[in-house]
Amino acid sequence: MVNETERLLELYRTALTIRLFEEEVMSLFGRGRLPGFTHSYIGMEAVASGVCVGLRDSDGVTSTHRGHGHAIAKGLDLDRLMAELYGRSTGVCKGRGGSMHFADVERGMLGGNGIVAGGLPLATGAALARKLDGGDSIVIGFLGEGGVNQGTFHESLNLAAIWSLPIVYVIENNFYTEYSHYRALTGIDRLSDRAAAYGMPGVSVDGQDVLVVHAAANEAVERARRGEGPTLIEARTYRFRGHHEGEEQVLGTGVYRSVDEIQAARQERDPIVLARAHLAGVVPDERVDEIEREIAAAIQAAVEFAEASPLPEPHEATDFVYTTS
Ligand SMILES: Cc1ncc(C[n+]2csc(CCOP(=O)(O)OP(=O)(O)O)c2C)c(N)n1
Repeated sequence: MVNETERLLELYRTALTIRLFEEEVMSLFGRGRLPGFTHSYIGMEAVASGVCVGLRDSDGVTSTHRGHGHAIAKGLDLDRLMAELYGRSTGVCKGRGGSMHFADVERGMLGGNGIVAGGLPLATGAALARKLDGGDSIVIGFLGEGGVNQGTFHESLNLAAIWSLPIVYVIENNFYTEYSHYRALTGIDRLSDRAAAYGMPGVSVDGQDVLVVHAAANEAVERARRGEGPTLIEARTYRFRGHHEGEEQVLGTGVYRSVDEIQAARQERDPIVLARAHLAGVVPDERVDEIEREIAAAIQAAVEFAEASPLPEPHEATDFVYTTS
């Protein structure tokens, strides 16, 4: 059992690692050092941290197109995650997956997914497998608010409920599905209200406060471990950057959400600032500053590791992939 202070520190460390990792990745991407396409998790760190801290390697997580935070919170090695984003052969998927399709099954990271709500059937299947295997491992299925209108959401939640699967579905409601406010696409405000239609508990929580997220997730995870079935959590959060990296350059800022709204969220609802406030008076400031320096050093080391790693050889292009033409 970890005590409360240790848990709080772990939550803070995880959220800050995500923030600093993402800042570095977005900077590298903007300078053309990373290939492909990427979606920043900045602003949403309390959700992945609050949900995943305390999970076991045998617990599964399925992610989304915005999944670096889930990967870090699930304990993936930073060097190998960074190398994956660089497309290097030392990456968690040997450079084949990149920003949206990383996985590390040994750590229970069952994969990012470029298809909106595409991870949910995988999460549901993984939960069924865990139930059939016995034991008390569980699965988390992350999705964005846009995912609640996909057929896969309905089919997955219905099956999870009727089979009483050990799973927690976590909607990260950052309010904007690409460039549309979610209420332009969805008829209800509280997305956890959907849970009633499947016969499972649903709860909406402040997704910017890592302790609030952690408490809700813990309750749902423990329920799943006891064999009492699935829960739907809506974590109400906010993304501080564009839908995808480069959006501001292409579209400009303030086109589908106001600059004031973004600034207010950054100033008043920054999950890192809120998490640090929980540490005040509990952990000395110097220790918290030291943690930040340790994380920054680990991220620089990850960049160096990735840049020193080789790209896969061209003749290996079809190795380790399931289908080829
Ligand atoms: C099935 C499917 N339809 C459309 C897209 C294009 N697309 C990529 S991300 C995205 C928005 C996703 O919004 P949400 O699920 O709320 O996640 P967020 O980007 O807000 O984190 C869309 C429509 C896709 N990838 N998959």
